[in-house]
Amino acid sequence: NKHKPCLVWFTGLSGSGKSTIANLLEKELYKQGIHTYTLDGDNLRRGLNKDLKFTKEDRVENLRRTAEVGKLFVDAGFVVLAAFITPYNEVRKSIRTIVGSENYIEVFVNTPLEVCEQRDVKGLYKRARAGEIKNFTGISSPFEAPLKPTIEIQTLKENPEEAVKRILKLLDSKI
Ligand code: GGZ
Repeated sequence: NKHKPCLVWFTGLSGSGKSTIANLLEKELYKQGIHTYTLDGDNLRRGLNKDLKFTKEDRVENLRRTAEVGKLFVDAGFVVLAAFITPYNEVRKSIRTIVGSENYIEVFVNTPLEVCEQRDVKGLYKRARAGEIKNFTGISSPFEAPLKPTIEIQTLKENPEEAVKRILKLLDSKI
């Protein structure tokens, strides 16, 4: 029941459910005795990347550094889970290149903008609409839908448990 070290990269809008699914996946892998490490905005943007904001340039650099860190953890034998908006196809492509195509799984957490904005768990969409947050993804900054994700999760049609089951199957097939 060993998994090959790899980078599972979750991309999707703010509030789409990336962290929820990543955290549940981490729990399941832990039960299987698999060493994981999770990279997200909370641990990266507060530390290594705290000099970066949300311009295109800064996002690109945020994601480049994160991918490089992810690669180090993959080299160390971990299954790495990364949850970042990752709004640009160009950037997703370079993440794949950094970690190596054979080690990269791209999970598109596809929740419609209207739904994310409706839920607005942290009140960020409201603040973005009011102009209090600049360059907010989906409102005043683009989100390019992934062209060829390894797997797509439509959160309106599938609950986190079902989504995690499908991701686990994919991981199993990669041993
Ligand atoms: C998007 C922003 C912004 C702007 C702050 N645009 O829902 P959250 O709060 O917890 O997750 C979002 C997080 C996005 O950071 P990432 O590192 O994932 O973005 S990227 O991949 O594009 O580099 C959101 C919060 O930061 N946040 N300002 N302007 N999200």
